[in-house]
Amino acid sequence: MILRFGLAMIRAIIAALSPAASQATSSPGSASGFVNNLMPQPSQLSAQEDTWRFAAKRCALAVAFLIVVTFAGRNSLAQANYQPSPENLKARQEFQNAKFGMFIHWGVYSVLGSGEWVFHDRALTVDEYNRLPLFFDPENFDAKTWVALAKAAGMKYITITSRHHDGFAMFNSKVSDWNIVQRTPYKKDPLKILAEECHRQGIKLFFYYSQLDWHNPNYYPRGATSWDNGRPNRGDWNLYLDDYMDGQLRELLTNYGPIGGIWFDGMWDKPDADWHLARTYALIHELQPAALIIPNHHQSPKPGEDVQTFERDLPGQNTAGFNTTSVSNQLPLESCDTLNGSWGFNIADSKYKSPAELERRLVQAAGNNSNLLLNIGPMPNGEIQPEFVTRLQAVGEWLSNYGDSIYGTRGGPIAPGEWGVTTQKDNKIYVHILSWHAPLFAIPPIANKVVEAHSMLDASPVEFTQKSDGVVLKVPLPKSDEVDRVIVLTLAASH
Ligand code: JFZ
Repeated sequence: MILRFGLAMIRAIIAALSPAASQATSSPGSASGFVNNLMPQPSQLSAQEDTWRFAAKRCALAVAFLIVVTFAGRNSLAQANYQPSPENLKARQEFQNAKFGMFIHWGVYSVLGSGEWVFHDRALTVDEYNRLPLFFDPENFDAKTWVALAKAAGMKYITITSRHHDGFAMFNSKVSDWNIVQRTPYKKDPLKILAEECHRQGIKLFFYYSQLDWHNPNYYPRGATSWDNGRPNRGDWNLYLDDYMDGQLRELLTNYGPIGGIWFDGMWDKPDADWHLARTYALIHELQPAALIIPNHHQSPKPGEDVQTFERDLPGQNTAGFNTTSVSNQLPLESCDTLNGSWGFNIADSKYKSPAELERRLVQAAGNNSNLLLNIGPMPNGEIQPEFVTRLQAVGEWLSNYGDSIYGTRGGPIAPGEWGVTTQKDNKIYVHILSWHAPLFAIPPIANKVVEAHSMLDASPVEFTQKSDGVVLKVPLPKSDEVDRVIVLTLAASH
C-alpha cells in the first residue's frame, strides 16, 4: 500500500510538472518502467523549461524514494519499536494468570462434520462451497451454555474463530457479504451474542482470525495450500490486506466491546509475503491497547506481538514438526491442543482425550510457564457434543481442588522432566509429580529454606530433608486414580 502510495505520489508530482512525462507514464506499468520514463527525452522538451523541470523531477523522485524506503522498511520489520502500553503489559500478566482457555472452531464447515479444512481437503470449488452457508442454522446455539461450560471447566478465556481459512466471517461484517448475517438462514451475529455473554460472566473473549483466505480472489498470489477452486488468476494483495482484512479487524475491535486479543493464523501459507504487519498490528494496538496479538506463525516472535503460541506442542518441543524450538523469555506463552484429534466438528473423530490426559497437559503447560488453550468444535446446530461436555466438567472438578497449583502461577524453579513439573506463586512451590512410584523423591537445591511441605490431596504433611545439594521428599505412593500428586512447599521469606 505504502509502496503504491509512494509511486502514485511520484506520478502525481511528475504529471503536474510535465505533460510530456505524464503522457509517457500513462500506460499501466511497473516501477522500473516508470523510472525509465523519467529519463529526459530532448525532443519533447523546450530548451528553456528543460533544466528546472529535470531538476524538479529528480528532487521529487528522491523524496518519494525516501518515503517508500522508510515505510517499506518498517513494514517488513512488523511493528518496529513497539512499546507495549501499560494496559497491554497488565493484560499479559492477566493472560498468564488465567492459564486455561477454551478454543472454539466453529463455522459453516461444521455442517459437513469433516473438520475446518474440508474446502481444501475435498478440493471444492468456490461455487460449491458457497452452498454451505445455506445450511448453517444453529438453532440451539446458546451463548450462556457455552460460557457456563467454559467456566465449569475452569477456563478463564475463550478464543473463537471469527473466520477460518474459508474466509467466511462468523460475524456481521460490512466489508463483504461473505458472512453469517447475510448468507445464512440464521441471520444473526453469534460473536456479538457471545461477547455480551462473556462480558456478563467475566470471561475474556479472543478472536481467532485467519489471514489465509481460500475464498477471496484478492488473496493473490496464492499460497502453499492453494488448489484450483475457480478463482481468477489475478488479484490485488494490497487490497486484500489493507481494505478487506484490516477492515474486518477494525470491526472486530470496535463492535464487540473490550476483547482479549486477536489470534492470527495462516501466515505460514505465504511465509515470504509482505503481510503489512506493521500496519495491522498498529491498528489493533491503537484501537484496543490492551488487546494481545497472538500469531500462530510458528516462528520467533516479531515486534508488535504480545504472546508466543505453540500448536499441539509444549513450548520448545517440536513433536508436531512445524513449531519453532526457540522460546521467548519475554512474552507470555500458550500451547493449544484439541480435545479429540480435530479442530472443527468432525463426526468421525472419537479419539477423545481422557480427563486425566487433559489434566496432565494442563499441568505440563503450567510447569513450562505456558497457558493451555484447549479446543472444542461445536456441532452445526450450535450444541457442544456430550463427550466434550463431560470431559470438560471433569477437568473443572479436578481444578476446583488443584486450581491453586495452576492459576496465577509461573513455571517453577526445577526443569520439567518425565517425572513432572513445578509451578510457583509467591512463597509456594508446587511439585507436580506425574510419574514417580518410589517413596523418596529428590529435587535439586532450592534457594530459600523450605519451612513446610504437605500433600495437596488431603493436606497431610510430607516429610522432607533439605541440604545444600537438594531436597528429598518422602512422597505418598500414588492412588490409582491420582493424576498429579501435588506437594506444596512453603518457603521462608528471603531476607
Ligand atoms: C492451523 C489451522 O490450519 C488449523 O485449521 C487450526 O485452526 C489450527 C489451530 O491452526 O493449523 C496448522 C497450521 C499450520 C500447519 C499445520 C497446522 N503447518 O504449517 O504445518
